[in-house]
Amino acid sequence: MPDTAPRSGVATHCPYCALQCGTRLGHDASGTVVEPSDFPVNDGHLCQKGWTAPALLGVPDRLRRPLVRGADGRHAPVDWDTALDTVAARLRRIRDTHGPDALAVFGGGGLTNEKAYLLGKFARLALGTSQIDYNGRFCMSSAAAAGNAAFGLDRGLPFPVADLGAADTILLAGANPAETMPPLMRHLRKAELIVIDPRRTRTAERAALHLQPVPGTDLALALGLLHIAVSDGWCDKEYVQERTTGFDAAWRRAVTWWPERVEQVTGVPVAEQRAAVELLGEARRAYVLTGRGAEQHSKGADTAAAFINLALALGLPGVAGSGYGCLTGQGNGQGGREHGQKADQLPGYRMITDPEARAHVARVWGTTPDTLPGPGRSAYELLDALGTEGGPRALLVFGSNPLVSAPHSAHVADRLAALDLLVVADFVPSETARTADVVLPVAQWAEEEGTLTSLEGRVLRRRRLHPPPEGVRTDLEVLHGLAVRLGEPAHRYPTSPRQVFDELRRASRGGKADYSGITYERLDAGESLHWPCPELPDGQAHPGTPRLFLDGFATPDGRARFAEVDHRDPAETPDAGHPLYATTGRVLAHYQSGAQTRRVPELNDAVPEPFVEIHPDTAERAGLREGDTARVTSARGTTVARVRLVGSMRTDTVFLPFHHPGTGRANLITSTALDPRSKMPEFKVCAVRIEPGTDAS
Ligand SMILES: Nc1nc2c(c(=O)[nH]1)N[C@H]1C(S)=C(S)[C@@H](COP(=O)(O)OP(=O)(O)OC[C@H]3O[C@@H](n4cnc5c(=O)[nH]c(N)nc54)[C@H](O)[C@@H]3O)O[C@H]1N2
Ligand SMILES: Nc1nc2c(c(=O)[nH]1)N[C@H]1C(S)=C(S)[C@@H](COP(=O)(O)OP(=O)(O)OC[C@H]3O[C@@H](n4cnc5c(=O)[nH]c(N)nc54)[C@H](O)[C@@H]3O)O[C@H]1N2
Ligand code: SF4
Ligand SMILES: [Mo]
Repeated sequence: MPDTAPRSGVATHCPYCALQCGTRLGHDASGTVVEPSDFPVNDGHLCQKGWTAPALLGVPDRLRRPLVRGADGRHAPVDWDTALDTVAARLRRIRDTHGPDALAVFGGGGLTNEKAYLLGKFARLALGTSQIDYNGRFCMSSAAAAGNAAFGLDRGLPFPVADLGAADTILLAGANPAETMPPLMRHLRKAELIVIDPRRTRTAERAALHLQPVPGTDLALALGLLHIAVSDGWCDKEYVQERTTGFDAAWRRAVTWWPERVEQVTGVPVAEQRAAVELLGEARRAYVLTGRGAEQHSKGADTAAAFINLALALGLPGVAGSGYGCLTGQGNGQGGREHGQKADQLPGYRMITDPEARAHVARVWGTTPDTLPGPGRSAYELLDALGTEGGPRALLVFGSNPLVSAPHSAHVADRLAALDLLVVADFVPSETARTADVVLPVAQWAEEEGTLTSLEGRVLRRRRLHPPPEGVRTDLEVLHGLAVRLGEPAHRYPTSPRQVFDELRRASRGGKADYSGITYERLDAGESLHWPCPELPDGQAHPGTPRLFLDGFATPDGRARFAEVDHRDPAETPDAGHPLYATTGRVLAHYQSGAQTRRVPELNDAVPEPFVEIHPDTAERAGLREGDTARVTSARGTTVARVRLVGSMRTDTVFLPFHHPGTGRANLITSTALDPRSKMPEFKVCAVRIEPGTDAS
């Protein structure tokens, strides 16, 4: 605890990741101060990002005035009316000439539920476009596709985080929570950890067993683990019989993945495969959890499905004290995928193609179902189509920095540059904001109210400590201002978060993610509410659903479904010109595109520049030493990074974090191959060569 602990202040949550650690935020003589609360996921702890979050509120280059790019190509400050009038007039002009689908929206999993909901409504009604998607497509979409197919419902963790504390064994496939969610590690202390990661991460160092596969081979590994589980007698036959369907078809695939074949493809020794299954099989309580390492592949949905198959064979999901889960990433990564900013969804986790869903939402919105557009392009497909024949000509970005975080970022830069109009709402001049025609300065976490839904499906209140700086508006006010200028009735776009939430409750009523029984009053009274939480007709309060599936899965027959999946290679494998695998991911000090954390001095000092982790032997062959600058080149381009020699790396693999801009962007090299089911890009594997040099071109 700091000795500057705030005596007054507000109970709220960290601005960053999906763990949504509880904090108290206040003012003292030194400025804004934060301390962890005893919220169950973090129980008095925060990571370095959480502790330094107050610095975000005072970053020197905070956006305070709307900016419009003039004829001279420079941003000039303007008043709000001028900015919003300009945007609305240009949107109208583009729509009149090219039709409503020439207008597009790109949202974010960091937006509150209220913002995500209003953004989806704004796109469909005020713009009339089908072209809306969000950065969660790059994050949660593979696990979501697999979870929906297997369980009939996608809630990252269908159980509270704290349940993990009683587990005997936990398998982490492609997750590094010691850096990406440090306080989560406290819940993993009792369990024997099995970590699947091509790198020996801080999480892997704490594991009982570390399986270190070739990047992009998790699907083969998961099939192999299922093979061993069944052939060595660890399969829970009674559970499979009573609670699942589809085992035979799944097994027909797994049966050919005998351990020696799996070793050949993945590099994971047979003995380690067996040891992993034994640790899981012998446990009384066990969990299988996936992270982006397993999911961000052109076969990410099938890979997540293969880990679900393993969990089902062991009889884990829907049983108290055990289960399968996906570690959702962004602050509102869960709620952000439920309320309509995804191309194929309407609020309440409804499908936009479902006539009943359309009728319900149209009623709440005061319109007719035929006015609602159909599904649009997925995130990368949307970015790829910008400024092309038949593609969108205007883009509004709320809560993402795709110039740094989207795959093949040089191409994304070209597409953004081809637009007639790029508008970015942000509180800092992110790399994407710097290229925009209009920049709208908005409020941030501690300056506004709202709700977020954490990785355990718990709906949380974000509370305001102080008002935003003068000249800054909230995202809800921006959407309102634009909507009325586009001819929408003002009442359709409330600016009060509570009012928006009340409408969201009605829109979600009866949907899979039913929030209708959740109110600000209940949350403010301290109730812990996990969705679904329907409003009950008799006026009684529904207690929420911390644990899903205990009485059956959300499928029509109540049974979980095994998936018939098989292994395939990544879209790109090494060849003579590009002999190494490159994979990408995160470090503790930075968050995502780094737009926020690169502005916090303590965090930026910890990792001030891009780097590439490489095995000493591989580096030597390439003529590289510790601290050298290296060019890392794929078929799409070159990125420049500082060499870090890491003896535990695989000799065939290099690793780059994606938090830095400019010539050090990891996404200059990443692949645009998409998963056919989820449309997730293959961020986690491409083929590269590495050589000395400082030139990125
Ligand atoms: N510090 C920090 N924390 C964060 C974030 C952040 O940017 N910084 N972002 C938040 C968000 S949005 C997300 S989505 C989560 C992500 O959280 P994680 O999923 O834990 O993060 P990553 O580092 O992307 O990927 C995890 C691991 O996958 C490994 N990996 C790479 N390729 C493969 C592969 O082919 N197979 C397997 N099995 N593993 C592979 C990487 O080596 C890496 O250690 O973190 C959240 N928390
Ligand atoms: N190579 C590689 N690339 C990746 C990944 C990877 O593992 N490897 N991971 C992918 C994943 S999982 C994710 S989630 C994405 C994330 O990547 P991005 O979508 O770029 O996420 P952020 O960097 O968090 O960008 C959020 C931006 O919105 C602003 N912002 C934050 N809150 C708000 C708000 O409430 N309103 C508005 N208007 N703006 C706000 C922030 O200041 C910041 O500029 O990156 C993906 N890209
Ligand atoms: S783990 Fe996530 S929510 Fe918790 S303090 Fe760190 S960044 Fe914030
Ligand atoms: Mo993410």
